[in-house]
Amino acid sequence: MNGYRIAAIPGDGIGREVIQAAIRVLDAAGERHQVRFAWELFPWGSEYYFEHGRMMPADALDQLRPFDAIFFGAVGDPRLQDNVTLNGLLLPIRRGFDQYACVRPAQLYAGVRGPLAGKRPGEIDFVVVRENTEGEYAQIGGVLHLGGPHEVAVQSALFTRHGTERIIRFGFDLARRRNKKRLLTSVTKSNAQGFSMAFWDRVFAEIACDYPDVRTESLLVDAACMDLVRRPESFDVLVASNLFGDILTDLSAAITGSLGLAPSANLNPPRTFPSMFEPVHGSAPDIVGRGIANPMATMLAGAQMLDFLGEPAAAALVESAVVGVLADQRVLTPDLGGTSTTEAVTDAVVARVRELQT
Ligand code: GGG
Repeated sequence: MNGYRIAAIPGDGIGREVIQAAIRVLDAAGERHQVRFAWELFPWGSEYYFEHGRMMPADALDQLRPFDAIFFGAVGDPRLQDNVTLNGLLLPIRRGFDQYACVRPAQLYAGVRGPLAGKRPGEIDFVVVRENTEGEYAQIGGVLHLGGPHEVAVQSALFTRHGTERIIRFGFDLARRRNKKRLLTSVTKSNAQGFSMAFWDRVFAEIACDYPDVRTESLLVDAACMDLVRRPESFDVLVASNLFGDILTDLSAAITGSLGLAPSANLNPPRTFPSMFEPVHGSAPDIVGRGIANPMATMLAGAQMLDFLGEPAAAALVESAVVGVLADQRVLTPDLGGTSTTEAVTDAVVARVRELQT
């Protein structure tokens, strides 16, 4: 029996609903594969902020450090500015634990009707690798003359050679490991961002020389958005800066049917610190408490967690169970055109986890 200590941070809004659902599925998969999770719940987020004046305690990273992984729900509350909630909870964990590689797969599954005509299940299957610790999210800047007629806001993006090289190498290694199209697409905007992103393009070309077996392509982000709609089947692995990676993965979730199916792994590849797994979606205040949030993105993020922990069979079981429920089309939440609840979907996935041949 392998045991893992997991820090669960449900966070805000539907984060609480989807984490609870996914934990049921992971526990069920663990039972089948002799994996036991010791879950510890951290009630951090916006409610914590209203009580304590901060999104998480000052020693939060010290509390999280001993865990094998972090399982995160969502952050965001309409009563607080999004930059307060995001910069108070999610981003300090990503940066503090050097989770520099954010891995966001996008697949069109059987049973899911995506918005693009004529795309068959399996035809869309790519991964966006998002740089996760610097770039446009570096929080370098300030505001002068606050609220006055001469107010000035400055925000700088940060691109280091160390940070750029390692994320591009991660992209190449992933294209090799997937061994599908062996194609890495780099996404920048170097016509307008002539320093930072021209630098990224240069580093990309340099590193490509070490991977002669991986084909490369460089796209401007506007063209990449267009091509994700026009020819999504041609992509394999994309690598992009923090902001562009975030934007591209809302688009990739949309073309594969729903944000409710998009998982995300924030990886610290050397495993010096715990990695963090979460759905791409946010706290969805419009549906919170209605019991209709799609828990599948969080379940699939749980599968990514199992895989990273070295439990590929349990990971495959969770993914197969989710894929089976989708293909069956009988128990789906409203974002996928169904009428089922979060609980009903979770029951269906748990049942499949228990029944599937492994
Ligand atoms: N489950 C992740 C979450 O709550 N995301 C909200 C969000 O605003 N994320 C911004 C980002 O990942 O850059």
